[in-house]
Amino acid sequence: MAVRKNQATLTATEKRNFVEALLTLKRNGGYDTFVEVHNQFIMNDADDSERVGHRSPSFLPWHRTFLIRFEQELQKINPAVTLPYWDWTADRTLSASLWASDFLGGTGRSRDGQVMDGPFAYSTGNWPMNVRVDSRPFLRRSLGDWDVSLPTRAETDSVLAMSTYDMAPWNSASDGFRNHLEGWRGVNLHNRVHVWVGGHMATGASPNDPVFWLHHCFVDKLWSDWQRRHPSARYLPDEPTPDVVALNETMKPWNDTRPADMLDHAGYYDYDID
Ligand code: CU1
Ligand code: CU1
Repeated sequence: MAVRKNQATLTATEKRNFVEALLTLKRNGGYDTFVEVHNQFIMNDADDSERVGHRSPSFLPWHRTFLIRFEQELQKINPAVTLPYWDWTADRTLSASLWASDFLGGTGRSRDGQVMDGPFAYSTGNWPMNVRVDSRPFLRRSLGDWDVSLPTRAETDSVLAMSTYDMAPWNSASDGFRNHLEGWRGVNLHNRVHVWVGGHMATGASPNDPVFWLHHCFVDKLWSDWQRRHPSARYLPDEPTPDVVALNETMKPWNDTRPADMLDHAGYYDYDID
């Protein structure tokens, strides 16, 4: 069984394998199709009309299958690769090994946010922005520049304590675990991390920054942790409901995957620590 590990525990070889697989997928065009799909969905997901990837109950199963499909592309390149996760409650500074030049590289320069070191720096020629939010061709970050901090363990635990998955109006105004984890309400976990990283991560084209996968892998792990903590809690809505994906309906753009298919990840991967 494939095991997804905390990025802080990866060996030098594991980091190199992951980075090499990303660069290969970028080179053959596969990477950018994922950026494109994500951007399309984030632009169309709306509180008062159809919403699938964001602002809705299927935020968690949609991103789970998105990550699995991406991970499978990496594994075609190197079967040993799994997605690592970034525990942002623990690795909170710019000096974390995550941002070192042997892994994701660091923050962008102050002038224009351009990432200058590591495998995804524009100067390497290996990481052009093809799905763009503006004319700039380089990856951008501004780690911690905005007036937000990364979520703490206590804040994260307060969200994990919520026992109801989601509730009406099933959007960014909802109470419940999904919306507090997604971050439109309350302490704000997931959205805040996108803003903290800044640059592309604060846009719909966020998967342009490889840290997207490590961030969403941790969000996915938190969902898994929550399920174990609340064994009787269920995905909701379980009956067809306007504009959102119910338990047994398929999720666009895939016509073969329902939230019900994504509730248990054990057939795909495990996490290193429960
Ligand atoms: Cu997303
Ligand atoms: Cu996200």
